[in-house]
Amino acid sequence: MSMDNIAILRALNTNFGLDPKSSKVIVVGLGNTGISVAYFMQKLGFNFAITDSRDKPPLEDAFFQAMPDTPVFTGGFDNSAFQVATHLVVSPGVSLLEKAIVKAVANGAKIVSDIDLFACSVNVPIVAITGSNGKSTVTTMLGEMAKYAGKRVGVGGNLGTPALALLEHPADLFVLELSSFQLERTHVLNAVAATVLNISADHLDRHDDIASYAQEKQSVFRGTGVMVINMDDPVVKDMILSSRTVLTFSIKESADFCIGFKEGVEYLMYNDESLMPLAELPLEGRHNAANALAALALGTAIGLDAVAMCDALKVFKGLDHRMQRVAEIRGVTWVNDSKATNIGACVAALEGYDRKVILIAGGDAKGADMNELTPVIKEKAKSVVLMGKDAGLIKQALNGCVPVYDASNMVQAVQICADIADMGDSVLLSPACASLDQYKNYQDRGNQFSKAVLGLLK
Ligand code: UMA
Ligand code: ADP
Repeated sequence: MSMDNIAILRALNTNFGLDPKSSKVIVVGLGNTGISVAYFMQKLGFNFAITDSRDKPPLEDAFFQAMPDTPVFTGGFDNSAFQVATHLVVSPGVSLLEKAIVKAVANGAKIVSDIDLFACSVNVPIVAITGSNGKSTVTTMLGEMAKYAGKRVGVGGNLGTPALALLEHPADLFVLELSSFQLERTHVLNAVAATVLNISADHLDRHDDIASYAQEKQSVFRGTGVMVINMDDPVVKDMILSSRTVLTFSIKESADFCIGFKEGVEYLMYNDESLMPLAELPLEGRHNAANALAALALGTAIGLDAVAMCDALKVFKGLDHRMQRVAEIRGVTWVNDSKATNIGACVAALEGYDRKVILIAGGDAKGADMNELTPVIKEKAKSVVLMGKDAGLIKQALNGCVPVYDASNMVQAVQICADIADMGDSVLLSPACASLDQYKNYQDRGNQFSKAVLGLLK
């Protein structure tokens, strides 16, 4: 449940020196996060302005109508307001290295995140989920498990609904998906259970290197809660703190939550207890077994009933754009994994196949080293169709080890695949890159893929 305003104000003051009478707050970023922060600040009586570096952020008009008295600065961050700010609540999409932010911090302004504000506002358990891949899947799975167990649960964060917007509904529990950007500017989260699902190169255009990216992710374990640890990921395994309660999971070895055999059938296990047959998990890909084990471990850490958790898993259909079967046309299966916006996700997708597939990849590599894709493509791809800004980097990395085709758009990519596919083949869109060079977002890319695939039926 969220606390009353007086208790929230006390927590904000103690942790950040935030005070409606004396603090001058700038909400940086007029997107979903910024708007949720503005509502929160208004409710508590703070003096604040909101700013966005874009000339005309899409949400500006709606915001102006809802809060006509709030000062809004757009078209750049360089304005005098930053110089007098005591606190900046910075949206995750805005880099902390922005000149105006760096200068304001040098002037004594404090950086606060929406997650900090949220953590100061709730007195029920928060579960926090981060990692390079699988966050949305595990967050949604755990949310469903909690509902099956009869809890009122708020599910959001990076997943979509900003954390502060979750406060509008009463809840016994919050499950938050957190990105490295949210974590790097969060100071006071103490999740009752938390996990870093895995670490692979991502967002290296915004983080100095993979070590600093991993460090941001590791900060999800700040506090005293249960650590849920993926034993299959050496970087995550190294994060274990001996002073803490730890629940481990693995799809490769024995762990608290792992895969075991009973009478020749694979089961999801909790130590010696067989929870449910793996085959009853209705999701493609071995990595989804890892996701289910992580969700079971988190749910166990917060005392959810095992039967309810398994019932939720058995009907969990997965999220759109993640290993989503689009169609089977003339014996060829088409799979949309557009959410594979980094190498780790593409590798996991390919590793889940026991025969070679035709892969569509490319887009914005976000500074990642595409050579890491070569071994798995060599092993699992029959041919590769490349598109987007960094197609050349992948082509160079593959160095002719499999046939490569170039496409300039999705319709062309799908047509090439249709031309080269044989009966029984799978075509997998798992780009290993962000979509923003050619599409509005990964959903748009996935939708264009599905549309082009269904267009083959005409
Ligand atoms: N902005 C600037 N200047 C900049 C960058 C951004 O003014 O240099 C502005 C943008 O114009 C925008 C505003 O800042 O109007 C906010 O930007 P934002 O990107 O933080 O947008 P939000 O709508 O607040 O969305 C954010 C998350 N976005 C990012 O982290 C990039 C959303 O995650 C999240 O759902 C939302 O908060 C609620 O918590 C999206 C995402 O792509 C899905 N996340 C990345 C990922 O999953 O890989 C990390
Ligand atoms: P995130 O929220 O971390 O981006 P999603 O659940 O949305 O995670 O999945 C993103 C991509 O990662 C999809 O392509 C999906 O198939 C893949 N994926 C999901 N879980 C895992 C995992 N445990 N390991 C590797 N890849 C995964």
